Amino acid sequence: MPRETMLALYYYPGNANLLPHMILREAGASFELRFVDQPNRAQKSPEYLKLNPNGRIPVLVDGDLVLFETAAIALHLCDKFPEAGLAPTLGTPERAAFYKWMMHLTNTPQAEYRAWFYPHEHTVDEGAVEGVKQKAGERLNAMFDVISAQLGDKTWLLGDNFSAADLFLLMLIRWGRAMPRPPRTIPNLQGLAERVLARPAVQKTFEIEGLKAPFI
Ligand SMILES: N[C@@H](CCC(=O)N[C@@H](CS)C(=O)NCC(=O)O)C(=O)O
Repeated sequence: MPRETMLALYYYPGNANLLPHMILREAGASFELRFVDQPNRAQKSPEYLKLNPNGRIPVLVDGDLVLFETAAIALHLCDKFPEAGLAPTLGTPERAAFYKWMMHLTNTPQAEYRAWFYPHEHTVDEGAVEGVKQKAGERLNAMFDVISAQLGDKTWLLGDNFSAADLFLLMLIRWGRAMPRPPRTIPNLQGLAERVLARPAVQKTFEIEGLKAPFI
């Protein structure tokens, strides 16, 4: 696909678009942001459902390509802007570790957050909603404990080299900031989040999305 195709990211401040948005800014890409009025359910409108039939945010438009799923968008952008160095060289053990983290973060904590933020989707019993949320929080805690232990005292998830997986982890740490045991309070995670937050591209992303402190 030619590099000069028009890129547009459908977003709502702080939603899962945060990851591809940070990647686009890390890469110095030209792109357009298209606001989706999430509180008013614009993601369920007929126009948006043509882009993502699941009615979820984000979507990336890259020329004729219309892509949903945050992790897929992130991986595509890493491939499209290799000079940004957000993914290790193909075929290396580091690349395999990168895939591990991208897959783990999307199908484990990110998926679990769905139950935390949308507990009513997980039960038909209104009285069970709080319990669903509490259990989701407990599972998220356990997941972040594992991530914390795996990260240890390394600078980044992959060791010495920063990658899109660190941006992904920052987004997930941030999402838990109002939990009874926020991820930032779990060893190693605050340090990682602060290192990612110190990056100018990340600061710009937060500023443009209008996200206010505390960020995590
Ligand atoms: N697996 C999807 C999940 C996306 C998702 O759940 N997005 C949330 C915002 S973070 C959303 O669209 N929520 C509104 C809704 O479900 O109506 C992805 O990674 O793109």
